Amino acid sequence: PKAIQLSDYRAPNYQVETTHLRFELFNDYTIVHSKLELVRHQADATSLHLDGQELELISIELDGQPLTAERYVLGEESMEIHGLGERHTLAIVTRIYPAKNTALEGLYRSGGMYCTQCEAEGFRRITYYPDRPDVMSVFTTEIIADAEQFPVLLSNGNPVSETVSDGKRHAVWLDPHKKPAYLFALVAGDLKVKEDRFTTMSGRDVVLKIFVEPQNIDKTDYAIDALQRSMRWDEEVYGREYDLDIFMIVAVDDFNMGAMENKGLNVFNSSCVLANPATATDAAYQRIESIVAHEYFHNWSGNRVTCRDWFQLSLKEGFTVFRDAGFSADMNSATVKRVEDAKIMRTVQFAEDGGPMAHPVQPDAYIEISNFYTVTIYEKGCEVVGMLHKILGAEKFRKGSDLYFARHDGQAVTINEFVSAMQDASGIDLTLFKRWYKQAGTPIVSATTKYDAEAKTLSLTLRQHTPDTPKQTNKLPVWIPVQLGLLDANGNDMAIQVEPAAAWTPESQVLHFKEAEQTFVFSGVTTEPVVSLFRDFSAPVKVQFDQTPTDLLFLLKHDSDGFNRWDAGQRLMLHWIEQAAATSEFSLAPTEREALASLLADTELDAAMVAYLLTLPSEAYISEFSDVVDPLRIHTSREAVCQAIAVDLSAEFKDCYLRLCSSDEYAPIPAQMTARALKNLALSYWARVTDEGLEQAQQQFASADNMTDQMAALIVMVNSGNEAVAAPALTSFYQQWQTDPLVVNQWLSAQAGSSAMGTVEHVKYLLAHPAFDWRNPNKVRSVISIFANQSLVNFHREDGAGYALLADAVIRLNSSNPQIASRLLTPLTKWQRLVPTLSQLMKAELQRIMHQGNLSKDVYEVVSKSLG
Ligand code: HT7
Ligand code: ZN
Repeated sequence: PKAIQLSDYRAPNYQVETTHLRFELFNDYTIVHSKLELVRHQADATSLHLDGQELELISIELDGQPLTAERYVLGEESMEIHGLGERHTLAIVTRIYPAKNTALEGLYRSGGMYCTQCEAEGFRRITYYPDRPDVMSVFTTEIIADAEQFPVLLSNGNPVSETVSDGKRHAVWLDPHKKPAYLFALVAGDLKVKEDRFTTMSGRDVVLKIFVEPQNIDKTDYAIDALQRSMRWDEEVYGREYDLDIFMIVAVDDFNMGAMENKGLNVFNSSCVLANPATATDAAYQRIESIVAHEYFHNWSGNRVTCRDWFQLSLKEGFTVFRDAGFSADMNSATVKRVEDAKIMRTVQFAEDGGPMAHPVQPDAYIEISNFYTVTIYEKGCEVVGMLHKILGAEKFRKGSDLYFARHDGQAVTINEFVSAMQDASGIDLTLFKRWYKQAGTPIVSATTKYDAEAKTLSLTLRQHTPDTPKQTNKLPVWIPVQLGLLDANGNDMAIQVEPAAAWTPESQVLHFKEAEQTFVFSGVTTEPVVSLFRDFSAPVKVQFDQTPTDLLFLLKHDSDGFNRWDAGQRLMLHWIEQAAATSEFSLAPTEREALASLLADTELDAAMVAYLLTLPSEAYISEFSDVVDPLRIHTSREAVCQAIAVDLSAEFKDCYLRLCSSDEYAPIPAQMTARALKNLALSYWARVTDEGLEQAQQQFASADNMTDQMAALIVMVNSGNEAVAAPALTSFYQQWQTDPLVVNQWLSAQAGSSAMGTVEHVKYLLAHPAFDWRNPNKVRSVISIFANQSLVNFHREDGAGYALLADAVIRLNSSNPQIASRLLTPLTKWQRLVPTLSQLMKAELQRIMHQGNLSKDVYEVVSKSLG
């Protein structure tokens, strides 16, 4: 397969002014009639390129006449029409087979319903079309289907009409806003609807509807509430108002990703929208809140202003993730949200940046665009927008956002246009900043300080370097906003005066670090301070700054920046884990024990924050610090520290647990969710080292009235490694929930992700279980991805059986669902950094995949890049 290059971008020859679609849904197939009004867009252009995949062409007419064979050329995935003039009407009829569509791109069947997924290039599986985001059209959609089987027929925009005759239902929808084909959607099914309303800031009434399969109608309240809050927030914080009479969400069981922002008709993976207290955990509620917001926010950042081409994907995704992060921070705790986002960056994104699939936020080449829906495009893209926010400040950033939407409404644009709007609105030259979009890799910043007691100055020298990544060497320095503070002996922030003064923004306490090496001199520093660097995770960089355990403990206790309190704790814990690895034993020093105990007793702090402060760095994060990764050693040393903390503080964990047990009725509200997070963390430590704690877990499991507590207790029992406790709980849980697929998925994950239970043999047992289904991406993720990403000691088993299991799954899914196959592969791409024996075994599995015939583009791209 050939790579597509950004440098080859050419504007389209023709625009499609209007697109008229008529779908006739039959049991075995669907007939799609399309009528396009074409207008020449490039002077002198006479040919039109259409994309098409897995289509049966039935007829083609130009301006009402059948198009003769010499006027068009059909390729394997395309159609070229020649001899065209200024304006034409093109009518094409195709036949497609949604029931056979296992790739879940284009129009497919999920259970008894029809739905679509057109981003990025799924529309070409529906009809021949210029399937590229810079072709924007006004769509009218007619759907004709059996009236009884399909009482609900939906598409984008506003409803125009619905009639029934001769047993057929006929619905017409019109979307007045121009959009690219990737935002097209159609849904047909026997669905129930939850309805509500929203009045926009200008007083327009919008109908809100969530469509679900009948058994799920009691799981829609929270999504509606999250949607209303998102709509209000986008008006208040970004000045963005909704623009149709109706906004719809549909829940679908078989879906490759989380959700899709189709204009006026968002389609959601049911796991990202359905919740009630008995079946959904607090984590699920929070995921729903953030994904509902994310998809809704796309209405402006993505739909009204879209991407010119797929190299600009982060234009909509990075900005929209930044917007949903702001929403979640405002709805819950900003510090907790920052910690969660930094954890993902530092484990998953830094690993991507350091591996064979590393790419810039604006990539310059790809083989399969589906492989580029990555943490780099989404989360690093969000961090880059976040740095712009830090550099401009909230007010100028908002002006930049307003200018961007005003300038480009109805257009398909590039990342450059976004940065230009920010630059023009703020008057700040952002030329240097743009390097963040073009350079792959995580910059490494090293910091050294020198205190001069006589001159009362502190010099801070920063050096930056971005390592080479595939096909990118000799990287240039980037503009790094370093938010910082200096703590005096009492732990208070000192006032800051720094030279060069121009490098400092006092309002945001940000130092602008732009060269390979720079020294900044702080004056009036009367006593040697403890330095708090990169507060609020102000830049997505790796920091090398040697601070003693004493300083880290001091920051953990006193830093006014919540994020850096947590970070100091993580760095301290990393010291402990290193110590445990070096000496095979570990115990807490009295001051350390004291610090943890006082955190546990601190009722002023956000309880979720305390839970994070007391959670050890993950095995994935620890491995980021080793040049050669030995998963077993990492697991054993982390476990030793975890055990020591549990033993030393078991009484405190018990007290904390009992203090937080509450008889209030469950509600997914921040005050309760944070308390449950800490309570269940305390239970996990307590149950690890005492029979009393484990019995408490059994009791919580049996009496819980909500899934958060039931699942937390189940996981404690599973992780105890005590078969006599875990097995009966797993059986009774399955009996209780076997008819609810989303809960069963949690049951599968609890086992597959456990170091104690997620052995290769047990995962094979789960794959053969009646609850498992290879065609359903949620099931595949719940077992295989969770196993390979969480049960690391078992995945990295010394005989390579974990790798073989994953490779077998990839081979199996390669032809039925290439997107899922390719996403599963990620853990196998990390072979180069493993200890030699494991490295060879993993590489051999990649080679085995490579030698299969008929690899999809998706799998081929990842495997070939991984093998180098
Ligand atoms: N913009 C959406 C991306 C998406 C997607 C991409 C490829 C294959 C399937 C997909 N489903 C959804 C989701 C989002 O970022 O909001
Ligand atoms: Zn998105």
